[in-house]
Amino acid sequence: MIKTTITALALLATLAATPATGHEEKTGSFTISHPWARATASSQTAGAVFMEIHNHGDTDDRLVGAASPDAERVEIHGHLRDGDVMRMRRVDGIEVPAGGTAVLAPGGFHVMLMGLKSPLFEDTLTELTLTFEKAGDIEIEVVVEAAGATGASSATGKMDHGSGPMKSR
Ligand SMILES: [Cu+2]
Repeated sequence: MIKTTITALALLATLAATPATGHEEKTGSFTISHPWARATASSQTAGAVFMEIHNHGDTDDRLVGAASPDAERVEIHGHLRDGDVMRMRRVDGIEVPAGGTAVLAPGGFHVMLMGLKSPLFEDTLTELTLTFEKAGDIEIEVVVEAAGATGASSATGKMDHGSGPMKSR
């Protein structure tokens, strides 16, 4: 397993430069764009994390798990249509094809922090380890945004970042 840690220092420098517009974490053949979570109320025991995962490599990969020191367990969720409602479901993994992007966004795929040990407070960071089938573990830091955040800030925030081979959505 390859383990890559992106230093908190580099991240904080990025955050200071671009407040509330998201950040990028690059490692190996992956770029994780704008990893963010919604702030949770003290009554909530679960929280959702969103991001875009760009695979610059030439090998298809798959996000198969995640872990966080702030949650008892972490699951990968998607949404499935059930009649007129979209219901959240646990999924085995999320494909990240070579040269492609996996989008984790409200209403779709997300990483679910289950059994939060404390609420996710806005403007704090939470650690997350993403486990890929082939690339192994990648550690990232997730920015906690407002409880009602939609992630729309990522669209503009991304303009500040270097353009990889991936096209932004
Ligand atoms: Cu969920």
